[in-house]
Amino acid sequence: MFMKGKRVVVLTGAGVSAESGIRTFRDNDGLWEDYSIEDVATPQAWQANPGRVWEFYQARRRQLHEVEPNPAHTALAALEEGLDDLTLITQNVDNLHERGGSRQVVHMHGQLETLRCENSGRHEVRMNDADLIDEFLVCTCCAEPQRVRPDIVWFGEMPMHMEEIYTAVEACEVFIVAGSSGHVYPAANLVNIAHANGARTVLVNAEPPQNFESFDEVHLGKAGELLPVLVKEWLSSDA
Ligand code: BV8
Repeated sequence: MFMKGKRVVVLTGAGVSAESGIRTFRDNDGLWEDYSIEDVATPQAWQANPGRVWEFYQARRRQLHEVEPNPAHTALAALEEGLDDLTLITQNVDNLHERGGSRQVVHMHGQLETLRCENSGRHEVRMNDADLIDEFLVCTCCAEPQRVRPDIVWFGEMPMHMEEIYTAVEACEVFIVAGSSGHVYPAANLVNIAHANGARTVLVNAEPPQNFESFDEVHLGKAGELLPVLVKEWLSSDA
């Protein structure tokens, strides 16, 4: 299907980073196999056992220095390059879309490379070796340095940039989901909003996700293999 000249929104999930070696959440070797969400990805967990939460995220932050973008990331960067109106929204907290060449990325669940001051709420990139230790770190913004937390949207917290996201999703003509199980809300509902507003909905995923019936077009397989081929087709005028 030809996409030039159309308003396109892409939503990605952990599946687009899987081929870079970053564990997804719900596949059989997924992150939530070893940790329960309640123990490491909720504000309550941070209150109850900040050390365990901090070490969980520091390990994933350190991993950012060991992984590279894969063809799924570079294909989506090529799609952004080839289209006049593309909004890339990601549930992922890694920086592989940016490192794969995407220039505008909306991180609705936060980012691993930034840390957030618990006092001022300000966040900044903190990825030097001294920032990747298992001891707690403090902010650089307060007179009395305060503890920083992962700049991540935990379960029960409001996802980020939702106004911008709803505006883009309601106005788009094509809505593409790549690498997501459709488990987590409100992200999993975005396809229904797009569909209700007349967009064509496209899925690129290794297996049928929870919200499978919401898609007009389904491509099952690896994002790193399917997206380079699909993006060529979506950008070629004779498609
Ligand atoms: C909120 C940061 C309210 C953490 C994450 C109904 C409505 C609203 C909320 C809820 C609701 N029902 C339940 C809720 C609560 C909750 C929720 O959705 N729970 C789920 C478990 C049922 N939602 C929330 O709490 C959200 N907040 O609702 O706030 C509110 C309102 C007002 C005011 C205050 C609060 C916040 C959710 C955000 C949580 N944080 N991430 C971290 O990363 O450490 S979510 C986490 O899951 C990641 O961001 C991840 O990206 C995301 C979604 O998972 P996926 O990306 O889909 O990954 P998954 O492993 O599940 O699937 C991978 C897929 O890829 C699979 O399908 C697989 O087949 C495929 N795949 C694998 N390899 C490949 C592949 N595909 C292609 N190629 C491959 N190679």
